[in-house]
Amino acid sequence: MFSKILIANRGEIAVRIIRACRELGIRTVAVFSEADRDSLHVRLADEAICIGTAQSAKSYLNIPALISAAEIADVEAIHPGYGFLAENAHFAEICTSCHIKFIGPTADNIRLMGDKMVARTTMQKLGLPIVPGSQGAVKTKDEAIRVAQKIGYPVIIKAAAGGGGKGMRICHNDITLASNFMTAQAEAEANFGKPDVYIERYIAKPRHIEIQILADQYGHVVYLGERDCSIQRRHQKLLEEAPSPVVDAKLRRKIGELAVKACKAVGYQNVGTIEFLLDSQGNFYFMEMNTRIQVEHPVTEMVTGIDLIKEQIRMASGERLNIRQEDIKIHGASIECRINAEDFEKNFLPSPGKIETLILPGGPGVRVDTHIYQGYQVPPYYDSMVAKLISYGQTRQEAIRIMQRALSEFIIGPIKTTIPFHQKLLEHPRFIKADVSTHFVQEMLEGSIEQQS
Ligand code: MV4
Repeated sequence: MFSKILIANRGEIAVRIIRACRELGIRTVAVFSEADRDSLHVRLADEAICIGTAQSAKSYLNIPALISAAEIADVEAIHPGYGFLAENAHFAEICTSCHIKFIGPTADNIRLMGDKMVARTTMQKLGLPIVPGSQGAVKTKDEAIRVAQKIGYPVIIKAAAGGGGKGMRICHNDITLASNFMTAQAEAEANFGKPDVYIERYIAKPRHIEIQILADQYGHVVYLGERDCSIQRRHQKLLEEAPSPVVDAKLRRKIGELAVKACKAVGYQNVGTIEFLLDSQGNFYFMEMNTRIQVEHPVTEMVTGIDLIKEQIRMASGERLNIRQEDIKIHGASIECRINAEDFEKNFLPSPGKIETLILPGGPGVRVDTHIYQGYQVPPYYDSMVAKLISYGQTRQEAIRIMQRALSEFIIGPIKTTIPFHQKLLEHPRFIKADVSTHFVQEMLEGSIEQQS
């Protein structure tokens, strides 16, 4: 096991990783930007090193500064958290060449899954169902139209180097496809440095389901069930839950076993998440694989009892995964609400500033993962998420009631947060019935929800 690691991140995930390290008896080194001097991760770590100015490019994305800090503090490993450099194959490679263990998948794993088009064809070969679409990149407008006519409209153009919903365009006919195609290529080039785009049939109103994977360095791979992440706005997830209310034991096993098989075939290591779309007829399709620990990992921890961060660190240190698939049981239900410093009344406008009043919820079935405290200044430079409120109950209904109760206890002021949004969401009949898709939040906010019996 490692004796000292550096956490190349900030906010709640840095705090979460420090907590896991302390429980494992590992010393921690925090890094921070000038804007994060007073952040909780800096206080909780054994050591802390300032790596640059507020702007992420000058601090949390600054590879030379991070490697220098790791060398000065003499750490054996770096945990990247999520975001920033977590899915940067180049960074993983640099760590390796400096004899610092990158706590995550191999650089090759990251590179393979980073190209969403290559990931799609790879997963298809390994037996995962994919949405009908192009074989590899579509180079010209005419080819795009041929593919679309073959698979049928509507279609979606995606950037190979995109992901997470970035650089996607939906087209309903030859005309809109023809007028969007070149722009999509140009945008892909401008945003991701690569013009490659591919085409899939567009699945209307799907649910977003993702499978959590654990894989050690010796080819032992298990799945920890799924999360349902359909509650999102503009590709930002707002609430996640486990298990999915629409996935039964049979479907869970089917998707889980396929995911494990694919991970074994590509020599995947550490934690990973395989995203699927589930359509209204119950068909599922591989979308992309995320090669990092995800924001919503706690809901999986709550229903499996497995500490994903500790497992990540243990596996990276070379330990064997001592969990067998047959030992993994899904117990109860868990929900996570992302509490963002945003004004829900003003179209989710960021609301940074000093937290004067803070009362955190607690009690049975409540977990709060956060870096905020009374007197903390939420800086304007980074992601607006200030806390994750997680509930756990024996049933989904109980998890909802606990979440409603916890939200009613939660006070943050004077900055605005997404707490009022979550209160509205958790009382919505469609959410309670689990009758939602990835379009639900938009429909709820537009107030254009068809009444159903
Ligand atoms: C799709 C899709 C429908 N059909 N692909 C978005 C995130 C990325 N992982 C994949 N995403 C989607 N891919 C096909 N073939 C729907 C989404 C999608 C979405 C699309 C438009 C607007 C909002 C969305 C929210 C979630 C998923």
